[in-house]
Amino acid sequence: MTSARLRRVAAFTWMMSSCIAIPASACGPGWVPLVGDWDGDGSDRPGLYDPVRSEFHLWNKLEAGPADLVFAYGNQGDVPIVGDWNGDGTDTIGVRRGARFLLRNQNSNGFSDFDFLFGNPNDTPLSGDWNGNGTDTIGVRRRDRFLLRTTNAAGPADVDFTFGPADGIPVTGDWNGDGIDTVGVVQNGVFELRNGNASGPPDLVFAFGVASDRPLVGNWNGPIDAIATVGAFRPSTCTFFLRNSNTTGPADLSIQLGLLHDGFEP
Ligand SMILES: [Ca+2]
Ligand SMILES: [Ca+2]
Ligand SMILES: [Ca+2]
Ligand SMILES: [Ca+2]
Repeated sequence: MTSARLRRVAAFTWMMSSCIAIPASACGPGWVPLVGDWDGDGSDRPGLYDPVRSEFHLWNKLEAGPADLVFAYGNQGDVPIVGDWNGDGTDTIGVRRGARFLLRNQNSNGFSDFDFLFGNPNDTPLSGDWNGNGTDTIGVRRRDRFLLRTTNAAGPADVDFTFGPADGIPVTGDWNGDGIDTVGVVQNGVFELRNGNASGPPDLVFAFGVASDRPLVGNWNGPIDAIATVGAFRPSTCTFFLRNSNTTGPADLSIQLGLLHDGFEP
């Protein structure tokens, strides 16, 4: 139940970052970190998306080792997205392709359950429960603007406002546990989170991680609480750093996932 309300989407602008040779132990070049409650137990867990194979790798436990779920979905060049599209308490995957959203209600290969257009191809896709009805819907960030839609169907934005620096990385989550996901922007490791989907000053400002990290948010300790808190993914070491409060401080847990040996997870 709470899992449906905890949202997080890292931004993907860096997704196709330059390819380099894979070190002996590293995740693949350009792998994109994901967060979701893949098994509906109330806790969010990491995932990684391989943009070359269009492959999702999802973990249900915070333990090193192979992913619990590995499957292909979408095409090369798609941008991955995560949400509880049908409100059943389990987060599933989707992709953004140009201005098109293709969302699936199961974490497996197969057809999309939702297929519609929203926003412009250069927008950054978002997801969250903007109206607290237990179902995640999509949105986009366009420069400093957030355009959010409360149904997973084509149509105009239901909510449209500006927040944060235009070149910051957007994140979305339920920072105050009221069941409604709201926005945030991360720039150089500084998180600015707002508890309303409207223009205004940030409610929370704190630093976590370093500038080159990819920011994450999730409810790592759910269902103990119903608050999405911060994390960071460091591509150089495939490490997820997770913190259980939205304050400056060390990670409560760090874990390396998606390590490749000869191109495959151990
Ligand atoms: Ca879970
Ligand atoms: Ca679902
Ligand atoms: Ca909703
Ligand atoms: Ca909230």
